[in-house]
Amino acid sequence: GGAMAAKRGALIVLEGVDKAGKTTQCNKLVQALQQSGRPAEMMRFPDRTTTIGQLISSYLEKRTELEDHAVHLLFSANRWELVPSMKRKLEQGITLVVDRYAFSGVAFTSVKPGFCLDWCMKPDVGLPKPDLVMFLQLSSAEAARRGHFGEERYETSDFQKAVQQKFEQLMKDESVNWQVIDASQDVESVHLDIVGHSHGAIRLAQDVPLGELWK
Ligand code: FDM
Repeated sequence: GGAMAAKRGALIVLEGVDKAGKTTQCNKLVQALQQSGRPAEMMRFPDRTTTIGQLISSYLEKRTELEDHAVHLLFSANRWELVPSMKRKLEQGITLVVDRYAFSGVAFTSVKPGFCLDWCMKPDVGLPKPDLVMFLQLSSAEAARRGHFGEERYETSDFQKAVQQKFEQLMKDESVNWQVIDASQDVESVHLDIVGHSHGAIRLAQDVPLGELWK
């Protein structure tokens, strides 16, 4: 681009098992960035508002059955359909704070019988690469203390434990900028950790082009 090109925004992802406080923390981060004069927007995956997202939502609410491979590809397609708008926003200097991304996609499907990490990662290869992925770490005992799981598919303690192990495998990949956040702290302390990491990522993202995930 020309000398006047605006600095790009950062792509920041929050991941973690249920009850870790991802959605609360995404909202608080966006608010804090906006208040300090940095343009920021929140996104979440699955984005249930699109046509593909409605199929996924119906599956999660157990109103429809879908074959496991097919629904995995729908989750991935739901990310790809948002890529043009994500890139546009990042180029405009907007930082995107994303509640779940491809890592949830891989972690949740790969615990199902007959799936391996490698197959699960393939459809998401080449997605915009997050500048920072914060994993909100919470023990299953602490998650249980925070109340009952909901009624949606996957919302059981055994499934979540298996998902946690898959996240741990994914976090060994050093091509991704993972930061583990202790989500057992109070909301404000977690928030301060997240804001600290995010400012660093936003500063670094200004000077490097957006990467491609797992490529
Ligand atoms: N989930 C989420 C997947 O199985 N694959 C994916 O690619 C993504 C993004 O969908 F159980 C699962 C994870 C979770 C559910 O719940 C979405 P929330 O409450 O909308 O985050």
